Amino acid sequence: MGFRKDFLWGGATAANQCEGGYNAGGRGLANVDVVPVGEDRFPIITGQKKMLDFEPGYFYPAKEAIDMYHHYKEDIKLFAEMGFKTYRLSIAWTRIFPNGDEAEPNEQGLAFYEDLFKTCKSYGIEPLVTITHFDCPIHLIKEYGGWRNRKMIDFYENLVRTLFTRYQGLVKYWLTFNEINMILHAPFMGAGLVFEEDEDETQVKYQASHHELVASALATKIAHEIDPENQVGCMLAAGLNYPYSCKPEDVFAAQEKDRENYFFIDVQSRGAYPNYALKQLEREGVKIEMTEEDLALLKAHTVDFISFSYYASRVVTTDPKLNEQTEGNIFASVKNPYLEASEWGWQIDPLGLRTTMNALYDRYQKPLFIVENGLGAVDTPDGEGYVEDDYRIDYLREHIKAMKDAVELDGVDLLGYTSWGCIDLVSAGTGEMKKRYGFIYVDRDNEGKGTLKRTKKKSFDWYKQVIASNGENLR
Ligand code: P53
Repeated sequence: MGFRKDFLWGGATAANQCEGGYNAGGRGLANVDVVPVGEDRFPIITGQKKMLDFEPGYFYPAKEAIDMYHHYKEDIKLFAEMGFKTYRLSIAWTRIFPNGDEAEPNEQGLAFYEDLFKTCKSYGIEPLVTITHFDCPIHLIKEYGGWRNRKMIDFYENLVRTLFTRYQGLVKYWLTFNEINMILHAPFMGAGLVFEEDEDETQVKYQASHHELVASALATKIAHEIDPENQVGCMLAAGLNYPYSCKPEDVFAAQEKDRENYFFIDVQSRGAYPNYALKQLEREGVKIEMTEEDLALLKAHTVDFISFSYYASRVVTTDPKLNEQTEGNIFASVKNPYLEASEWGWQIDPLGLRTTMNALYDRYQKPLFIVENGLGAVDTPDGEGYVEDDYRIDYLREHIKAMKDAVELDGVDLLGYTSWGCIDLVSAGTGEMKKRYGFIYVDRDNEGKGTLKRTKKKSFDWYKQVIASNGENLR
């Protein structure tokens, strides 16, 4: 009963949301650096502006973030104190290849992550590495158009070969692309896509998706060739779409909505484009350029495990009168009358995690790994800087309970759980600091003011005891 003995408990971050040091150690600029906090965060999606560099009048939170670039030893020590078995982090592509298309990597960048991994290992923490977490070098966007260009596969191949070779023996768990399905919702953050006027955006998005899928299969192949111990996973922004009612049209609409996301994982896990997607793309007039070699590569090099993020479930209706939307976020959805929502309008649904796990396990029959889950909330420290975040503990407890049911009662094979933003970091969706997820408070605000001091929250000790009891003690 319970979780496996070697269950990988831990926390997750992404380079651009925590490292800072945006121009340190020879690092180049990436798309994730030039998105400001505030309303203009994603102007490129709306097509109003093309901001591919820092512009006056904006605050760019990724420049310094929580400065983990200079604090990682202190931060990993705190993770170790909580008992982390794993730490999920991402590589900043532009630390390794500042422009993206160089032949030789930047040694300073490689050395930085080598020391970080060794620090993890010294505490018995297994690194879980996301190769790209929404980041794309600016140079590759300006010069090649980002992932719309097939050449990106070569640049990515160069990156992964470098990483797998250099970190052999230090890193075993790899994720090829964070939330690969996000390319459909946030194409600039997802794939460095900037659209031209009058362009068929769907065509471009799916061509770029194909390039990422081929690159992912190629990375899986190379990882296994370099070291058969390597375990490679895909990564889905999960969260099921519920039909608003039992009206058959609603049920079908929800199925179609889920398939938009499953599409990517179907290719990465089953090794071929699913029929429903081929038919739909055909109806939409989308023609993906692909070769026989691509198809053979996809078929032969599927992932070892399925990882995903889960924050909320969503609702689909075909009734135009019922379209009251949740608050602004990339996955805005119809309001579910049975659920409460977070301060940012994300609908809190622990049982939805169990349902999602079952849906994924039924579909793929491969081990799952929950690599993001958590509550973004405003924290108010007391005079000593201490945060009593019972709301966060409640959220995590209920989700861990549901995850436990999926394992114990449904028999889902689950490798581990890394909660999102184990230390407070910059929000990907909004660029805010005040949307906090951490067990560790970081003194920094939306304008970049603060001492960067780290303070344990109440949830720190709670999570420590969860890990120590392998998920038995959730009080
Ligand atoms: P934030 C929505 C919007 C942007 C990124 O999100 C997202 C999602 C939710 O699926 O995905 C992940 O910071 C992402 C992380 C991100 C986290 O959700 O907007 O992988 O980078 O921080 C939480 O609250």
